[in-house]
Order: sequence, then C-alpha cells, then structure tokens
Amino acid sequence: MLTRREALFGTITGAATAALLTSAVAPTPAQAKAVNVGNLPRQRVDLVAPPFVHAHEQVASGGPKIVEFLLTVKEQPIVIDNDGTTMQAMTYNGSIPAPMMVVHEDDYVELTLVNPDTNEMPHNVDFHAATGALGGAALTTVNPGEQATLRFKATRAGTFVYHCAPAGMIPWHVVSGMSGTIMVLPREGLKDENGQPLHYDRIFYIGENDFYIPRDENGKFKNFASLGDSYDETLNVMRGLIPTHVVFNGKVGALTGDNALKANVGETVLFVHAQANRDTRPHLIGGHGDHVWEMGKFHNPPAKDLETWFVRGGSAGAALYTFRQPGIYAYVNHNLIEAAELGATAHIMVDGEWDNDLMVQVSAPSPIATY
Ligand SMILES: [Cu+2]
Repeated sequence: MLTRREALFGTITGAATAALLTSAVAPTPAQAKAVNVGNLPRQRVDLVAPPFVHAHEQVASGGPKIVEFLLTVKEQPIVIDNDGTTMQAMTYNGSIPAPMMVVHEDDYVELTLVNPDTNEMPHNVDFHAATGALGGAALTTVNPGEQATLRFKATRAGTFVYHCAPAGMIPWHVVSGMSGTIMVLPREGLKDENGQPLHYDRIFYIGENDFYIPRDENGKFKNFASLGDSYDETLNVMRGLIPTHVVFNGKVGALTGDNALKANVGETVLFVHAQANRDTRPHLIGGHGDHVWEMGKFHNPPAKDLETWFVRGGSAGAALYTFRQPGIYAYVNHNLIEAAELGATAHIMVDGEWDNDLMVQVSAPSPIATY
C-alpha cells in the first residue's frame, strides 16, 4: 500500500527521474520575460467526453485568444471489460481518455487543474504541446484539496498527448487512465500536401490504453479496495510490459456494437488516435487514410493513401478519410491479437449507397465448378 506520505514525497528510485526533477525549476519573476496577454479575448470551453470533441472552428476567424479549460481529477474504479474487471483508475474529468482540447496555433491555453480533497494522490499535467517546466507538470502539481492554473502558448500545430507526470509515479498514473489529447490547429486550418485546404465533417477521438491488471492465485483479475491497495501488484504487472487489456476509450467494447461511431457516405472524418504509453498502428478495415499526419504535426505534409499508420507511444496521430461505401467498418490496432483478444477495436456504422464500381460480388458462393 502506498501511503499518502510516499505519494506526496515520492518513491523515486531512478536517477533519470531524479534528474528530471532537479531540472524542473519554475522561473522566478526576475528570470521571466514579461508578456502582456491582458488585451487578448478570452473564451471558456466546456470539455466533452470522448469519442466526441467540443465544438470548434477549423479555420480561426479572429486573432489569438486565451482559451480556458477546466480539468478535475477523479480517482475512481472503472469497469474495463465485459467480465466486470474493475481497475482502480485515475482520470481527468472521469473519462479515459481525458477530453480533447482544441485551440489554434498562437492561442494561449489556460488550464485549471482541480484535485478534490477526496482523492488520495497528487496529480499534474504534462502537455506535450507546451514548452518548458516538464510541459507544465512542474507548475501544475496539486495535492488533494488544491488547484492550480497554467497558461502556455500553443506555438506548434498538431495533435499532442497530455498526461499526468507526478514524481516517482509517472507510468502508474498514465496507465491508470491519466492521459488526453490537445489539438492545435493551424490558424488557416488543415492543408494537403500541395497547400490546398482540407476540411472534416466529423471528428472521432480515439484514445488507446494499455492496462495492467493483477491476477489472483486462480488467474482471475483482482479487484482492489482502493487505489493505494492496487499499487504494488499493479506495478509488478507493469514491469512485465505485457498488458492484460489494450482498449479504445477506456473499456473493451467502448466503441463497438451499440456504441459504434456513425458516419455517412461522402463525409470526411478526422480520426485522432492517441496513445500516451505504447506504440500502436491504427487501420481502418475496408478503408484507408486519405491524408495522414502519422506523427500528428500539421506543418508536415500529410502522407497519402495509407493502409496502416504508426502512432508512437507518447504521441497522437491524425488521419482524414472520406467514406465511399456504406457498412460497418472495424477500426483496429493492427496488432490483431491486441485488436481481437485484448480489446483494441472500434466500429463505424456508415450509411449511404453502395458503389458497385468500387466493389461488387461477381458471383456469390456456390459449389466449386468443374473446369
Ligand atoms: Cu495523476
């Protein structure tokens, strides 16, 4: 059991982590370059749970602004498969993945992080989109009962992971659910490889997680009474590097069957796929990536016509696809064992008219003819 004191003051053993911490020095006023953002307009955005994304402009209609977001840490048990396996999860706003934030390049992100006093652990946010102070983690570390507000300038366009990074406990917090995505759009919107504008009709936000659930002496997944109780055994499973679950949006089946995503033939969908901890390889069965920013960074020209794309652990990729045929599509991690056995599958139900030019069954199955 991890005590509150150990959680607060660290169980740091690695030299690398210790080095990280000593470099995490917040600037004193004398060192800081003054900025004046007082005249910028402010916009408060209420975040929505994945796979959906809050309303946003694709092309910015005005100049840079300050965009305010609120994340509240929720430590809570979450059911992660159809057998009722329960993980002592740590989340931002109660969802896995955490909500997507969308801003434009040169906007200022102003995040307030609230850690209610009912929680056990300290938490923070490391924004891969931010510059300095461990991505903001050094300036947002809040104990239970505290809140902090961070402002950073979104200077790089793309899809970026954010995640919790508390001293001595970074991987545990990340694989327990504390990661999300921020999308920084170019002010003029997305462009193809020739600089022509690209637009999406829908955006689907898929967060992939690898979970490490301890088993009991009979091989059954264990439920723990509290987050702290789950720590030691969970860490042992994590150190084996073999996940027990690889899921989209927090749970086996979170995006399949009745929870399938929906689109229409002719619509262009932007798939944003985040994995904060481990490599993955999204693939749309029966479709493609028309334009893919595999690394998620929009000032690089998109790759075209991809069958499968690679999303590095600790990053978020983006893929645009215009659906041309109706049907139920499976969107998978194309490590098919992870897709079919561990959970990394989503469905997209697409309505519309079938195009026989693209595909037709020339003859239905029948007994083998004699030639
Ligand atoms: Cu945390």
